[in-house]
Amino acid sequence: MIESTTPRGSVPGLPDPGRCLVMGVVNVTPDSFSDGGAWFDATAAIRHGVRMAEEGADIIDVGGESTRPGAQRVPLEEELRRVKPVVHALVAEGLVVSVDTMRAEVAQFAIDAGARLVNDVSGGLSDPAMPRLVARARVPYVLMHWRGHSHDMQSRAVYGDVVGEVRDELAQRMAAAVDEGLDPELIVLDPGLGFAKRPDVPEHNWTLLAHLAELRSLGRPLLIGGSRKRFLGRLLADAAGEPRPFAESDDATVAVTALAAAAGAWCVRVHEVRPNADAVRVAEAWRAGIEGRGGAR
Ligand code: PMM
Repeated sequence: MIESTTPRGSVPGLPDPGRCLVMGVVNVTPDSFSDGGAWFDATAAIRHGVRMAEEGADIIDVGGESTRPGAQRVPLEEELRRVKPVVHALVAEGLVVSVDTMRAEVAQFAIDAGARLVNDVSGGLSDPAMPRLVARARVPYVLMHWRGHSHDMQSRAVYGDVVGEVRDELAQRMAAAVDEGLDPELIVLDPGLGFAKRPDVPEHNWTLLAHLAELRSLGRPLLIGGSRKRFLGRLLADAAGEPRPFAESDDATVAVTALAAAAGAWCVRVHEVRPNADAVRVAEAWRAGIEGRGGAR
């Protein structure tokens, strides 16, 4: 685990309120992993984004393609059709908008429309044009650990040492992005919980969460996306072993947020903003309590 006083880092051009950031998720999709369909309508998605900002979200992450395990790809035109009105409206509301996309064309649209962060779950592997695009635009870039598209990603969840391999693969992707001209200061790293990570045996997600320090040793801020993921549903399975439904794992998500923020995560990506924003404040008070003793910095 990261020492509780590990600096979380900051990213030029993004909020720096002196605590872990809260990123609220708006999935403009009919079939997302955890909130499939709820915000597919643009008007509902926009209202949801605004409400999350009112509840304390620092960044609103807008995505038009589901990445749930087994999902098939959405055509480019459809992804653009989904995200365009939502990105435009949330930027017009003055919010800090992030676009969750693996496509350079969608990222380009969003940057031109005023988005301040590109969240690429493929870490530049899905669309090789992505790193150069964000480098030229000089926008912050979330580079997530990824081993392949959703339809077969779980078959790639094979590791000897999950922490070491995720760290090394993130380092390789970061070097590749920097080779394309991206300023390393603009890179945020993400272990990609649930993406080519097993929720059963061997369990990969908890191992990564418990070793954030090793990922933080790459020198970049960390974003953690554990909200409503399968590994939480499994943890909370009933006596018959039936996993808890996604939307009923929000309390467990809040616990992960508190632990990750206390451990020095830079940002948590969540579906329910208010309780997670509270958890971040608890974690920050805890960190301040440690420092208050005059100990480590
Ligand atoms: N997870 C999902 C989508 N986008 N982006 C980042 N950076 N990290 C994640 O863990 C992540 C992501 C899938 O979850 P959802 O379908 O509930 O949005």
